[in-house]
This record gives sequence, C-alpha cells and structure tokens, in this order.
Amino acid sequence: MCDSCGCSSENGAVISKPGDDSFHIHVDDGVSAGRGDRHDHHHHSHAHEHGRRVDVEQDVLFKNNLIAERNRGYFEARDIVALNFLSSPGSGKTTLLEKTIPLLRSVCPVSVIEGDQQTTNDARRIQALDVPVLQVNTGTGCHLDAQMINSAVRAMDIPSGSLLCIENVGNLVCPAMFDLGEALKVVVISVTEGDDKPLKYPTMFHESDVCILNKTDLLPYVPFDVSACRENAMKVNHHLEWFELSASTGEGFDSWIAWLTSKLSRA
Ligand SMILES: Nc1nc2c(ncn2[C@@H]2O[C@H](COP(=O)(O)OP(=O)(O)O)[C@@H](O)[C@H]2O)c(=O)[nH]1
Ligand SMILES: [Mg+2]
Repeated sequence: MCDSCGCSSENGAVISKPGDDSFHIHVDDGVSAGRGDRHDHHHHSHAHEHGRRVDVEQDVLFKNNLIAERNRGYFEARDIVALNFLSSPGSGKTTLLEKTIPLLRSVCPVSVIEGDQQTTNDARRIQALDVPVLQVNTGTGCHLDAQMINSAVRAMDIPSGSLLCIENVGNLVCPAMFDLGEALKVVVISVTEGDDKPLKYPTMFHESDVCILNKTDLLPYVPFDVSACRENAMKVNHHLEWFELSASTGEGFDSWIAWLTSKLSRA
C-alpha cells in the first residue's frame, strides 16, 4: 500500500489553525506506513522484503484500527457524527463542504478537519464560513490516519450533538484503508473523471457508505454516462447511498441535505 506508493510519515504530520501562528501541533505518534522500519529495506532480498512489507502493513493497519475505535467511542459517546470525505484531488470536496455547511447551520453545529499534504488553503476556505477548523498537513503522507484525527480532536472543542466533517487527502487509494473512527465514508467523484472509476478503484467504493457524483453542471460538455457510473459503483457496493449534484450551482442538494439531516437527527 503506502510503502509502495512512496508515502512515508517520517516527517510527521503537523496540525495548524489558519490565522493563529502560535498554534502548531506535531503528530508524533503517527501510525502511517514505514515509521522506524524503512531504513534497512535494501538489506533484504526482494522476496524477504515483500514478506516484511506485508507484516509492516498489517501492523500499521492494526495500530490504526485500535486508535480509530477509540475515536469512534468518543464520537458515539458525545453524539458527534463524523463523516470522512474522500476523492481524487479536485473532485470538489471543499466546494461541497462550502455549500453544505451553511445549509446545516439550523440543524446542528459543524466542525471541520482538513487534510492535505501541504498548505492551509482549504482550512482558510472553511474558516470563511465561520466554523471551527483545523488543518492537518501530512507532508509526504497520502492519507489521514486515526492518530492525526485523535490529535486534532483533542485540540478542538467539538460540541456534543454536532457534525464533524473530515476532508481527507485527495487520493482514491490509500485513504480507503485507514479507518479514522468516522460514522460514514463519503466518496466524491466528478463527471470529468470518467464513469469507470468505481471499477478501477473498487476498494474505495467498497469501503464507502455514500457516493456523491459531483459537477453535474458539466454533463452537457463531457462524455460521461451517469447510469453506467452508478451501475459500476453498485456492482462494487450495492449498499451505497447515491447522490448526483453540483457543488457549484447547488442543483441536487435537496436530497443530499435531507438525507444528511435525517442522519443527524438520529444521532
Ligand atoms: N463546474 C464545477 N466545478 C466544480 C464543482 N465543484 C467543484 N468544482 C471546481 O473544481 C475545482 C476543485 O474543487 P475543490 O473543492 O477544491 O476540490 P477538492 O480538491 O476535492 O477539495 C475548483 O476549481 C472548483 O471550483 C462543480 O460542481 N461544478
Ligand atoms: Mg479540498
């Protein structure tokens, strides 16, 4: 997995708050692939290294899952509904949050954790909505892990009975494997990415609970078969909740917001 895609959190993730330079947390106890185990890789034969890599991966995911379950227990005890938003870079996760959050103001308080390799750009965009937000920069890491969320949540004051939106690093592969303790995973794809994506990245669609097809305003301009895409997604995971919308124009938001509101009122 991440060991083979070049992801390594040897630098460690850093959590920051836009507009507050004194706020700076190093996530020391990250559980991402490779930590402490990478230096002697070339001393192993290829076959050996492969076996070792599998062990390291299992160990990393096992540790991640333990922390994820602690996060989940905390969220459940405090009636915090945590959603993990996943997609390729540029599918529209931040734009979706910018459009969704104001519509939920009357339903419950919302907090956001933004994940990206570098920059606080997305956290700044969310901060403009006047909701609490922290940015996690993963450096070379290609996904958020449960420890990063644990550290960020400890540094926030998330009210009971609220919604926590977590925007993951843009990547359809590794983030699918890292449970953060969320209630639901929401995968976003856009009509410019091709209707075969659910078949090419089945793990992501299999692990997700909700699929949002975004940028439907562009359908007249791109060759994209909505029903084929939906069928492909359902082939991988027939439990997927499916929404078609445009985060730019707001079309299709009624059913997304109604569904989300029903999830929140049941929390
Ligand atoms: N046409 C169109 N563009 C969109 C839509 N949603 C997002 N975008 C654009 O896609 C680009 C990436 O959006 P962003 O929200 O930053 O994607 P992220 O990387 O997934 O967070 C930006 O230029 C957005 O304005 C949409 O529904 N329609
Ligand atoms: Mg974004």
